[in-house]
Amino acid sequence: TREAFDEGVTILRQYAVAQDEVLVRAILAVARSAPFRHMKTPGGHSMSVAMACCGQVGWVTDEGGYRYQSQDPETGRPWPAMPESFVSLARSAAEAAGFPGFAPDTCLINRYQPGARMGLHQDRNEKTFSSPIVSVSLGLPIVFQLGGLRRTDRTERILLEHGDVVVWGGPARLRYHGVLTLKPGEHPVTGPVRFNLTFRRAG
Ligand code: MD3
Ligand code: FE
Repeated sequence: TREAFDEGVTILRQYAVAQDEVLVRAILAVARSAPFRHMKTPGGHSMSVAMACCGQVGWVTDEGGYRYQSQDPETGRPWPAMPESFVSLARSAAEAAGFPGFAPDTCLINRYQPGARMGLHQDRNEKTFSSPIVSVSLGLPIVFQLGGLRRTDRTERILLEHGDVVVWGGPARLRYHGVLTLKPGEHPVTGPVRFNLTFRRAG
């Protein structure tokens, strides 16, 4: 089912459930080439979320700041290619939300273990904000926080569950967002973790 709860935000509940096993296998295959790692923020803190990337570029953070780059700093090699199952899911979800022709050049794979969280932030390391962002939740549920265009705007809480896909475009693209701490649990497809795929056109 499909509900539009705010301009530019389309939540496609359980949209990815039919492909869940294929997607998780693809995540694990990517991570064999580009292992999950806890990157350091520019401020020197280790992130609680472990990350891996695939596609033409990957998002990284270290003492030098946040950026996209074409090599994995851990291996010195290009990032693994985006699996076909990722590309087709991102494209069809974007189209369902009114963004035909979405061609992401990067996918960030976030792995949340119990206790992991992501503070309120904007996604603004991309060259343009004209393309949407497509996010796919797999495994354990988490409470997502959606704010406004200013950090101090009030936030609403949205439960994101296994297979939910959200498309963030147009006026929603620069809204502040984050996720609350993951609670322990066991999911039949992912085990004790939550994965989130974020598809972007970084430029
Ligand atoms: C709203 N990831 O990787 S996905 C991120 O669940 C990130 O791992 C979260 O925020 C996660 O940057 C949230 C949902 C999401 C992604 C991008 C957005 C929501 C967004 C961009 C603009 C507004
Ligand atoms: Fe984000």
